Amino acid sequence: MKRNWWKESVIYQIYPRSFKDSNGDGIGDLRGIIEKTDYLKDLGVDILWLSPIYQSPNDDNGYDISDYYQIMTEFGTMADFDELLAELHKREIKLVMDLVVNHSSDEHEWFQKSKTSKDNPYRDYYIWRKGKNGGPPNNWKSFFGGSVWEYDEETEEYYLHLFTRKQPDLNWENEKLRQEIYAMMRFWLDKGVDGFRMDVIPLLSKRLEFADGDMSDFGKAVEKIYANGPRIHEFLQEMHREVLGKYDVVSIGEGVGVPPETAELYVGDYRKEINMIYHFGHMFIDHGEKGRMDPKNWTRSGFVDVFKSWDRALKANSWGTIYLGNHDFPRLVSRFGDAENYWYESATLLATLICILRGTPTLYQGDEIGMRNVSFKQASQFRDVEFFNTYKEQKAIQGDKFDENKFIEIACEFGRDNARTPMQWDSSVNAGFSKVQPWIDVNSNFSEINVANQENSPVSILSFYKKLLKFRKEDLIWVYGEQEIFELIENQLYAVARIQGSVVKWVILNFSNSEFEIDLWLADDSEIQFSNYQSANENKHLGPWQVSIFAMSLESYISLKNSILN
Ligand code: ISL
Ligand code: CA
Repeated sequence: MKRNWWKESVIYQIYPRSFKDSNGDGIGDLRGIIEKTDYLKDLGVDILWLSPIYQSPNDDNGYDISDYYQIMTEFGTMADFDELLAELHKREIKLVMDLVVNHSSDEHEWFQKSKTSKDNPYRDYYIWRKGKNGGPPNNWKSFFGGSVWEYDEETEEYYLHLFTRKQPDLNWENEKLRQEIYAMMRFWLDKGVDGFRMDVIPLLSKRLEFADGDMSDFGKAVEKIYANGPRIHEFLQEMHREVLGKYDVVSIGEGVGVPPETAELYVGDYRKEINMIYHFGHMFIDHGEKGRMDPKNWTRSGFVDVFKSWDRALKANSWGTIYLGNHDFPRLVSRFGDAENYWYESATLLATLICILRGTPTLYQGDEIGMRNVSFKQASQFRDVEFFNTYKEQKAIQGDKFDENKFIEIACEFGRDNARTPMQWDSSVNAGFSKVQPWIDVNSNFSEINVANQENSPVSILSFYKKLLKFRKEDLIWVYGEQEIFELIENQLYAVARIQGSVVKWVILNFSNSEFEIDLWLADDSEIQFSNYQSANENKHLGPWQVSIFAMSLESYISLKNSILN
């Protein structure tokens, strides 16, 4: 396997609006991040991914960009940006920008011009169609509820928006538009930025017939109708030729709608498209046919199977990512762990899982202190456009039967705002995030869960993350080692082997509240190396949510494997 810095790195995602407010307006900003660069260094991360910081009216918190060349006023200035980049580089941390080019804001100059008339030169920067039978061109539904088509009275046509109506989709068929995007990418790369995380990149190429589609299962519709369009690989290869291939940078696609079977088309290194994608199998595992507000049951086996199938899919020539949360999903410990009963143990087990599986790990801000989901009581506490659109839609559909409290309860478990409450720095007012009331309420648990509390404690989630990242860095086996995953006890106990030459690392993970004797799954020469329990020297036993890592010889591993498989 070819060595690359981006395979050996750990990524940390910052949602700038919620990280640190430096100037007392309740909104996180770039100078706030600058204040915390030592914190990031100390944590041990190598790459910082910033959610969008470009000029934006914030209909979708920066994922609706009105000027790709300006910093969002609330976040600071270009001088602040340059300083942040320099401070990060001084500390050998790389910076990855969010690249949102499936759509722009409707307030972008291009769209403002595009909508003035059918023959404006910018008309073709977006996707305009005539209506059908007095309604929109087809039955496609937006990610955030309602039709993807918005009618424009002026020119009597509809424009396409897969997300909100303030996020019109750009027309990638238009060569001029593509060149504008490439020039913009070069602008940031020439400043010294180290790569891009590419928002909904599989959606760029549209199925231009705009035929009606089966909308009954949204996840399927995304894969078959919105993503993986006919020209997507041509566009990405062009982008690589024109931009990415000329720099030593990393490209990480948000791989929404990409199944493991065809992932290699995006990330195979011989394809010259992008380096890796964030895949979604596990992130949609609890979403029903109507999406996140339509929850469904999931099993631990199903969860582990996602990682197995992706590992199988990404063979010798491809590379993957490992993450369990971001700004669009609930807090990982609340979702995949047991935050009520085994908060510390399950948060640290999940952290370990992220760092020992094959693929570049991405951590999300606040998970390193075990931040948990919110318990908002009122609709007015939410901020996410997806929450409000779905709220309105459900209210309209259900009428008198709409149960607002139930809806809020579901949103506190599944909604995007869970990940967007302010970072909890200390137990002072507003969790030390801001001197004033923040743009979104601080999680009410901030006086217990915060950085200051954990920083100086040897047994804290934060101290564990630091130890874990060091441990990972000590051995390239975690990067380049072969990988095999075993289910030892259905839905509860799993093992991951990483193999390099004659060395094997054997990770046993207990995803349950039960205790297990594990002699059966150890060899005589198994030596404990790492655990999230203090007393792990008593190593033939796993407590609830315990993970232990052993080293053993290849020989021992082979016979152990045979006994497990028989
Ligand atoms: O969270 C989702 C909807 O329930 C996901 O499907 C999400 O919309 C999808 O992963 C795309 O996300 C990205 O693009 C969106 C933006 O709102 C998200 O924050 C971003 O991560 C549109 O730009
Ligand atoms: Ca601010």
